Amino acid sequence: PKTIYLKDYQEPDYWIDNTELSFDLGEEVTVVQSKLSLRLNENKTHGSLPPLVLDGTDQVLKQVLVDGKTIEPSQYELTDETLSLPVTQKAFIVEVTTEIKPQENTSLEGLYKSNGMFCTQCEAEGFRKITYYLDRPDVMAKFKTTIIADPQQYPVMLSNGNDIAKGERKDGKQWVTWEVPFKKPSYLFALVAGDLSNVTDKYTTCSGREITLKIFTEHKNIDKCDHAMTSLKKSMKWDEDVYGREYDLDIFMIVAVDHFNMGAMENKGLNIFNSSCVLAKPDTATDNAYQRIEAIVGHEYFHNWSGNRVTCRDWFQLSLKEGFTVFRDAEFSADMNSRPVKRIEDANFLRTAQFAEDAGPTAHPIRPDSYIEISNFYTLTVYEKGAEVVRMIHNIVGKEGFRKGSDLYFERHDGQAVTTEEFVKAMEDANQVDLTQFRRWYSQAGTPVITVMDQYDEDSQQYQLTIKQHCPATPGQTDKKPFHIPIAIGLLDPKGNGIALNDAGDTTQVLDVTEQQQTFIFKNIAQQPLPSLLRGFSAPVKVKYPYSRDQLLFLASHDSDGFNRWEAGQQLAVDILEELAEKARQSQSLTLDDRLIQAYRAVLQDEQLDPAVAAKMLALPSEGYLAEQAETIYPLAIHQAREFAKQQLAEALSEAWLAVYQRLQSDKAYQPTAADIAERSLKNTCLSYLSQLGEKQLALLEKQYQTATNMTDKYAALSCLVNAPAELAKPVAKTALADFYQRWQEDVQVMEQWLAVQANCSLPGAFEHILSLQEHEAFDIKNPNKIRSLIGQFAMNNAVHFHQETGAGYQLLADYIIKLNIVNPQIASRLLTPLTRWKRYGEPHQAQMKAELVRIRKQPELSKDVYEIVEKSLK
Ligand code: DPP
Ligand code: ZN
Repeated sequence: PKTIYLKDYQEPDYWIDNTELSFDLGEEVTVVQSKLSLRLNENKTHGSLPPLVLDGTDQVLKQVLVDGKTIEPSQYELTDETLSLPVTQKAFIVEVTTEIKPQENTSLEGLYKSNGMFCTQCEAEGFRKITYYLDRPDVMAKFKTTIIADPQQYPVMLSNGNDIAKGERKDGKQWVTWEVPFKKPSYLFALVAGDLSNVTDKYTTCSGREITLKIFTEHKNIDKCDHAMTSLKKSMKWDEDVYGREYDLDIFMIVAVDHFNMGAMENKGLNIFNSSCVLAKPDTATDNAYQRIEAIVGHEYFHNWSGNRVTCRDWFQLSLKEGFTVFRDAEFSADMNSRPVKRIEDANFLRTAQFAEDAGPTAHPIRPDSYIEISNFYTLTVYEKGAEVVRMIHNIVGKEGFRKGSDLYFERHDGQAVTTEEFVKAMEDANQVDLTQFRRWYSQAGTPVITVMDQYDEDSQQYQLTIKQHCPATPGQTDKKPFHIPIAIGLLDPKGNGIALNDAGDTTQVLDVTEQQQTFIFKNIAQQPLPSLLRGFSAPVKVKYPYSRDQLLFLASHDSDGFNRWEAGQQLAVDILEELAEKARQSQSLTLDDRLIQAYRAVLQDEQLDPAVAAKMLALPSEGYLAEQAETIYPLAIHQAREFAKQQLAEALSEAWLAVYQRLQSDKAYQPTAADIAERSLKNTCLSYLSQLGEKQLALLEKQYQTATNMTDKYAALSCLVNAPAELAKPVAKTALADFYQRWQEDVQVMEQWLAVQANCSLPGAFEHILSLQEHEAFDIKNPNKIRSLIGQFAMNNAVHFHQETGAGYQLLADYIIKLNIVNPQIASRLLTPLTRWKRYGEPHQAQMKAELVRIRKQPELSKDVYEIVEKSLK
């Protein structure tokens, strides 16, 4: 397979001004006709007219016309990936007829069928599976699409834009034509045809235009669209208020699809969503799902400006739209819900998963230099770290400066396909700041490590912070230049009060760290202070400072920065758990440091604390996060240590858990408001500790499972039951699982949850049960959500079974990767992630994980997707 380099980017030889498509949808074969108006790209110098090289795969070419004349096979050149045509004029019309078989397309890229409905996924390079085209984001055309189908089976036929005409053919088939008044790249194309219901609403924009909003779904799910509709209207309003961005078409549609590789897709005017990211009602969806839906509806809607109106020049620029849009959706969620909690969740996720990616064999900058398969670059680095880089710019230029910068960016580049450079330049120009050094965040991979040393001099009343930065080598990048890192800090006096750091009395200050080593001096500091570092997680870096456990405990109860208060508690827990894990590895006896119990007790007794924050503070760092911290990972020791700590905390604070749990009982009707979600989350955190207390609290779990009136509480109880260590809990858990299945087997979203809760069970014996679920009718290898729920959850979140010493966990995962390599390469490649980390594990894990990668590499006909990741991992 060929590697594609950013440095080789060239503009296309031809532009497409207009694209007319027609789809005759059939059960056996679908006929696609295209009519493209092409024009020579005069920006480039050409000798003679170059041939037109169109991208295309997986289709049967039936006919080609240029300016109305048939082109014979002897005149064109056809390969597996391209169709080259001779060109004799600077402007010309190409008409191509091809046949495809959507019903056989299991890759879920291009046009395919899901539960009898036709749908598409074109980003990044799926359009070339539909017809021959210049399938690259810098080629933007006006699209007009006609869909022809049997009206009995496909009464609803949708594409991008506005429907402008419809009619019936002599053979009884119906047709409808859709048109987009804006130029757009092929990756934003969408088509849907099926027997669907819809929920309709209206939104009046800031300039008074009335927009029709529609959410389409299978008839049985029509009562699950309200939350997405509410979220959509909130998103539209928020983008007007915060960014001054108004919606531009007369209609905005969302379609829910069960088989989908990603979460959702921002196709112009016709978003297609994974049904798990749009459908919800109180008795089937958890608070997590409600919040995820709000965030993703926002994300895709925000793409209409940051992605569609201004798009990417090439796929190396993916973070231009994704990093920015994740930043936008994070701020939207923070405004709709609890801001500190959103920040805690995002930082936690980044530090657990993206830091691991940045430290592994597939590490890449947010703007990569090369790829083999672009689908492999829809990564946590491009998305999540990309969003952190945008956030740093936001923090450097301030809220108003950022708005000035984004206004300038949208104004300058509306209708264009641009690079990350244009984004940074707009921010610079609007604010007269110099981001030259800051740009290294776009080109250098790896997580910088900040080492902080301090010194206090009583005589001069001066306090010094010396900050060193170092970024470990990543593949292909051994020498890193220093980053521009904004580090927000505060200083606490011995009573725990924030010390004023300037005349205005601010207790937080941002230090602009730009050198390898830098010293900052603070004057008039009366007593030795304690630093609070990287407040609000102001940069995506690791910080090293030798805090004692007592100091962490102090910060956890006094820091005025909510994020850092949580962070101090986490660091205290990490320090304690690391020590326990080391002891566990050496089979020594374990005792829990009382300071962790004290910290938890303080949180449980603090009734003033936001329950959402409290729930976060009472959650132990995940096994994944602890693994990421470790020099060499011993997953079984980490698991044992964490289980031990959980157990000890449950026992030592049993009365407090019960008291808070009981205080939070309520019979309010379910509402997904921030306040209610916070209370349920704290209540169910208490329940999870109570579930550790042997048989004593079993009745409580059972009662919550049986009487819960919403899925959040029911699922929390089910999860606690499934993981409760007591022998007596096992039959109860079994009954609950059977009851749950009985009740919800027809509901796809709930069945995903049902698989996931079992895939996550860490109790002895669970692995055999997980193996048996592969044969269950609720599982389906062709549905990515089911793969993610069972196999993905198992490999990512069930360390004790995935890393079992027999190697059977790795084998199971590799078997799926091999099967999916044929069925759905994108999903196969995603599943590789846990195995790519093999070098960080101790033996026997390391050798066993590597052996599975080698086994995968030996398979005949590896997809580009799998090949690229396996090759990089074994280097
Ligand atoms: N659908 C994916 C997203 O919105 C890719 N654009 O991030
Ligand atoms: Zn996106």
